[in-house]
Amino acid sequence: MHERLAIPFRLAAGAAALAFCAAAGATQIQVTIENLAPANSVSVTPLQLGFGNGSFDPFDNGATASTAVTRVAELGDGTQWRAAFAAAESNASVGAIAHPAVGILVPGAIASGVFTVDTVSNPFFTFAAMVLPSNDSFIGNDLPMQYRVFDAAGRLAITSIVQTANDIWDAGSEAFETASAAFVGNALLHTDEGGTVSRNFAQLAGFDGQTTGAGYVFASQLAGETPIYRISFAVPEPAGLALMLPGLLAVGWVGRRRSNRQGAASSLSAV
Ligand SMILES: [Ca+2]
Ligand SMILES: [Ca+2]
Repeated sequence: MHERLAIPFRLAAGAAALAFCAAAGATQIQVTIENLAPANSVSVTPLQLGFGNGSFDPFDNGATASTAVTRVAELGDGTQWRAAFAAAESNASVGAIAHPAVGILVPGAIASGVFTVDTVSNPFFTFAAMVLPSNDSFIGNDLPMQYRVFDAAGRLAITSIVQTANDIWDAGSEAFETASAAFVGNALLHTDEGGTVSRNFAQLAGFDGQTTGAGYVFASQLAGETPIYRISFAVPEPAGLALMLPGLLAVGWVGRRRSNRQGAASSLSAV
C-alpha cells in the first residue's frame, strides 16, 4: 500500500464500529452516502457525522480552523472531531461511515450505516469529510442548525442533503502543494498556510493529471454547481415486517370496510 493511501484506508477499519446509541427509546436511522462527482474527479474520506441538538459548531467561515477540523481536512481523521462533538453534546449520536472495502468513497461509490438516534432531542445533523486529492479541503456544515433532519415529533423532515463543488471548504491550515497533498502526494508532509476557513473548489483543478491513490488519473471537471456528494436519511424497514405483512393487510382491509360503513352511515345521517 502506498504511503499516501495509508491514512484514509486505516480509518476504514474502525469506522464501522463507531456508531453508538446515547439515548433509550430512540429510532434507527439509515444514513447513505454517495459520491456524485464525475468519473476521475474527487473522492471523499469516511463521513464524520452526528445527530445533535444543534449546539455543536465545529468551525466558522473566515475563522482559524480547530485541530479537530484540520485533522479531518488534512488527513481524513475524524477521531478528534467526534470526541469534540461527544464532549459538547453528551446525548448526541456520533459516528462515521466508511466504504466497507476501501474506506474512501471514489466517484460513483456508495456506502451506508445505521445509527440509533433520539430524533426528538437530537434533530440536527452535522458532518465533515475530507475531499481528495487535496491538502486541506473538506465538506461540512458551518451552521449547526442548517440541517434539521427531524420535525418536532421526531419524524423525518428531509430525506437528503446534496453538496456541490461550491460547498467545498479549504481549512486554511495547509498550503496548496501537490507533494504534500493526500491521495496524490505524501499526506504526512505539511506546509503551513496560516489562513482561515474559506470556500475553494477551483484550486483542485491544480491536481489534474496526477495519479491518485485509487489508481485513476485525477480530472477535477468541477464547476460550482457540480453535485459531488449526497447524504440520504431513511427509517429502515423493521426486521420481520415482511412476515407480518399479510396480517397487517388483513387488518387494514377489515378496518377500511368498517370505516367505509361508518362513512356511509355518517353520510346518511347528515342528509
Ligand atoms: Ca460555524
Ligand atoms: Ca489550504
